[in-house]
Amino acid sequence: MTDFFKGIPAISFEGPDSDNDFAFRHYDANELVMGKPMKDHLRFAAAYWHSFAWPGGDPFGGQTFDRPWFGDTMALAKMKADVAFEMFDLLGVPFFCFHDADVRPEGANFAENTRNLEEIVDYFAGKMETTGTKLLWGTANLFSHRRFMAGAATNPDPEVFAFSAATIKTCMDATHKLGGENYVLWGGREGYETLLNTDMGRERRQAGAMLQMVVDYKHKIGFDGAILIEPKPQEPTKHQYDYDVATVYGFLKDFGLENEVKVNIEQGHAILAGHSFEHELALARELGIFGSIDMNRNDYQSGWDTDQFPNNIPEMALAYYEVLRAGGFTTGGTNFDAKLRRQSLDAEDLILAHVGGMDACAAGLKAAAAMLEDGKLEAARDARYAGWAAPEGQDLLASDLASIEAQVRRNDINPAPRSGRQERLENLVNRYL
Ligand code: XUL
Ligand code: CO
Repeated sequence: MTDFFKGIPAISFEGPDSDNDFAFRHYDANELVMGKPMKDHLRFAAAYWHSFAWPGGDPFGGQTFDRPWFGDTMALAKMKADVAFEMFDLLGVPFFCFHDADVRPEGANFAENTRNLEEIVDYFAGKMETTGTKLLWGTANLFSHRRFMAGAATNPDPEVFAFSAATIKTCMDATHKLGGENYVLWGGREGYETLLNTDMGRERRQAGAMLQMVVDYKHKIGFDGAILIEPKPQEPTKHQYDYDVATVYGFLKDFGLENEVKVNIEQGHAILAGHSFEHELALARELGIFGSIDMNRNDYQSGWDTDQFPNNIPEMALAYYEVLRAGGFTTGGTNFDAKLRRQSLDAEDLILAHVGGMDACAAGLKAAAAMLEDGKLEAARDARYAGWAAPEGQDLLASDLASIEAQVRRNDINPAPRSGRQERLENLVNRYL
């Protein structure tokens, strides 16, 4: 036991009337929602990087957090793991996620990085065994170290491609060993700053070749989790090749990997791409590539990826509505890819940020389930498309332009516009919140 969270109680459900800050008001892990315990719907995960590795810097200033485990030694990495697993327990989050660089000291070379990672993986395995915490996904940080400044798979230097491929292999091995349910690839610097120095076609082919190797290795080692790409339009690089769900789907089709790879959709990334979270979720569902979510919130004024803890229940209800319409998570879950504000210095800030986020997700999920169970939204949607269910509608799609022209003339088809009833539906949604 460390004393980092000293005095902070384990969080339990006390219901909406509780005035205890350290309690859930909506998240009751075993409460059944549409016949399934809430914990199995939401599958919460805590993100190692924001909560335990990020020092609190911004573009104008450095470290604000003063954590006893900061430093690049194995002993400190183990202290960090002790604290992390204590937090998972206090909150009752069933899963966690990590990058290699979050959990191990940076080595002098690839071999040392790998040794450090393997030692921590063994340490994690012991902790996962005793606490029951599971790994939602692992990933490789191929964007922080300066060697990756011009990309990893898409780097102009083949040696960086090789270093990246080798690192991904070790991170897939680590994820597999820890029973991870997914492996994530976020293309941190897989994009470009200026076309003046960039061969876009070559870089895309390199990324395609790397992804094929990842899929091949997954099958070779018998990893039965999902491979997930996490779309993001910009930041850190200006033009990223994995801009949004539609772009990633085009990329997967291009390289014949659309049945092998799914997406991990992040709220803030959807907003940066000019979409809503629910748009990205719905599109992934329709394309058959919905995998998992990174839950957070961006500041709508700043235009940056601010990775705040989520608190907007109406937005979350619409997001979980799309998750439920996708049939819910299978290997995926709700990962809090969210960090404290840099003035939130205290251990209790870290706990309360997660408590609020988990509660907001639970409230959103419950509202989404009620909307789906009542069926009014779906009935309205079905009514809007009712013409397509009729045989004339069905036949149209298999017809041709000349036959359709004849049909329009013959039947004097003269469509009458109908209301989309948007405000009525918005009012309906608000009744569930
Ligand atoms: C960056 C981001 C990453 C990925 C994992 O914006 O979201 O933390 O989730 O590399
Ligand atoms: Co993310």
